[in-house]
Amino acid sequence: MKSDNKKIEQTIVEKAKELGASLAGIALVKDLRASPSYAIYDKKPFYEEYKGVEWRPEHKSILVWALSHPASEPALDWWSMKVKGFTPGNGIMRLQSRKLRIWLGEELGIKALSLPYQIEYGGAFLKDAAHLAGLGVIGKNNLLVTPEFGTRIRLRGIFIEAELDPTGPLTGFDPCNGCDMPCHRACPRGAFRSGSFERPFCKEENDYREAHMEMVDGSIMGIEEPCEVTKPCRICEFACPVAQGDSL
Ligand code: B12
Repeated sequence: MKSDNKKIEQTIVEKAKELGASLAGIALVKDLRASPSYAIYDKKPFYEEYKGVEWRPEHKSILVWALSHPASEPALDWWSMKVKGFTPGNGIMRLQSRKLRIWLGEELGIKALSLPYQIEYGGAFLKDAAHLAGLGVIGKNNLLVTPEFGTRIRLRGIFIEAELDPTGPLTGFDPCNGCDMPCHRACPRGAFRSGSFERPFCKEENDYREAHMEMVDGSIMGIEEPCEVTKPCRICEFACPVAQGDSL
């Protein structure tokens, strides 16, 4: 199905925001297939389980949305095996995803697939999708930088069985141009030593943190009992000067 007007895209984006998305937009899956990550990932997959990206041909568009993860709410990003969706933030986004998928089917008659987080289980490259959908741009920190929240967002996506009009990319937003890149200097492992992001150094820091869990009160994570959490590194994110202020 090809949409004739903008209304359906607007309706979908507005629904995502009504359900709590901080930002939302739409991209075409064929553009995502042409994105840098898609080409690179086959050669350098992050997880061994990866057997190649297999997205079904009927999935024409992706709805991608962001949930703001301000520094003032660090627990949104903490990992625990005891928490549904592993982090409280992801737990919220999983629910949003489910509600959106059901709404798309029931209200608009459009079939959709809630995407898992990991690429090897059928997930999509969410930063690239968000760039194409106009939520922000890929910064020198290798993260999506948005005008409204800087880098301090998490992403989620749904594949849609309809060819919709993309809502991006953004024009006139070029935050890294002229920035002296505090993100590069801030990395405790020097993951940007070559001038661009090098995954193994970043992974070293995150592996270290995974091996040094901390016990926290369950109420912080939305569960009853105390639990051990991993606090992933956010240093390059917080070093980014974009939109520091209100959203923190
Ligand atoms: C595996 C993974 C990791 C691994 C490996 C990271 C890696 N980049 O290789 C590890 C554990 C190290 C990691 C670290 C982090 N991650 Co991570 N990670 C993922 C995951 C699951 C897949 C990413 C991936 O493998 N991509 C494929 C590789 C090939 O691409 P890439 O290196 O990420 O970068 C590509 C793009 O930037 C793109 N690109 C570059 N320029 C351009 C230009 C255009 C126009 C386009 C379209 C694309 C594009 O090409 C690059 C390849 O060269 C995603 C979730 C998802 N499903 O997307 C989250 C995700 C990317 N991570 C996220 C975050 C927040 C982090 C951390 C801050 C840790 C944390 N607190 O969670 C760090 C930041 C590291 C950094 N500066 O990049 C967020 C990003 C949010 C944002 N604002 O962008 C995501 C989307 C998860 C989420 N919950 O929302 N991560």
